[in-house]
Amino acid sequence: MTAYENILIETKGRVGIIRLNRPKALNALCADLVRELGQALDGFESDLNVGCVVLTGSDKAFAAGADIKEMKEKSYQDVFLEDFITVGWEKVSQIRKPIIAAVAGYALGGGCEMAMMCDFIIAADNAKFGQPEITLGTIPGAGGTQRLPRFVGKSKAMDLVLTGRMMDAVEAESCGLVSRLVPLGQLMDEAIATAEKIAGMSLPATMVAKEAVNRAFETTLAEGIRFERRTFHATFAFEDRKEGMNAFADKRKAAWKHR
Ligand code: DAK
Repeated sequence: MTAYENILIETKGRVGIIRLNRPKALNALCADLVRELGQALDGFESDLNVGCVVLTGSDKAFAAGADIKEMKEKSYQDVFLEDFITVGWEKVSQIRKPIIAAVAGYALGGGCEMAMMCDFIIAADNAKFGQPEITLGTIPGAGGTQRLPRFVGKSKAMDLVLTGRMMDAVEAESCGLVSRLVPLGQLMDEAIATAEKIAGMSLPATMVAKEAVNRAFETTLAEGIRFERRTFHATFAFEDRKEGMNAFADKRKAAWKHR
């Protein structure tokens, strides 16, 4: 298995777990960490024994944002020419398998954006979300101005982006950023149990379900419905679709082949 310096990876059954692990910097997302994250996601994406991924950090920080110390001396030419920390980042939103963010502590700036790139967020009661880039004289750079309004609406997104304030876990759940809120001590149990449930479904079915929901954010309602209809019809090509319906009729548990 690849040795990583800034992340820890493990698998539990069909669940792949990635833990951001730069505790001294509150998991600030330096280039090496983001590169390793991209590699780990590629590994889980191509592993047929993994059906769902959990991305998490520590009890204190999911991630306190991109690494400000690494960024601060960069020029426009630097960030443009090297396409600054883009490749590993995009992998989080491009992975085709389901991915859950399990967030405790700070999820700020790029940390909040990374959590939003996942399919949904389960938060511990100590989680704090925010887009503080404005306090650094810049703006969110990994989707904060685009994904946050889609989760929480314009008014709250503007409030967060323009003031840079943090939002606690209760506020984050009540405005729809977070799907479930649990006590800190139960975060990983809840996230892994949820991932196991998803990974226990037919893999191609979960992958097309994810693709169809994500289409809702990219198109009109009529086109989205058309996409859903075609994709629903396409599931009739899956061996697992036949098995799932036969298992229901036979009153037995489906035996997925993930095909
Ligand atoms: N970068 C670098 N180091 C950080 C850091 C960060 N974002 N956040 C914390 N640290 C470091 C601190 O410097 C400190 O290091 P030492 O001084 O011990 O060496 C250590 O972590 C512990 O932090 P504190 O001493 O500050 O701990 P506190 O508990 O007092 O405060 C805090 C916690 C989270 C409130 C505070 O650390 C803080 O405000 N951190 C900065 C939060 C922030 O502004 N984040 C937004 C960064 S900008 C893009 C992708 C992503 C992005 C942009 C583009 N592309 C794909 C193009 C994202 C940009 C950002 O995220």
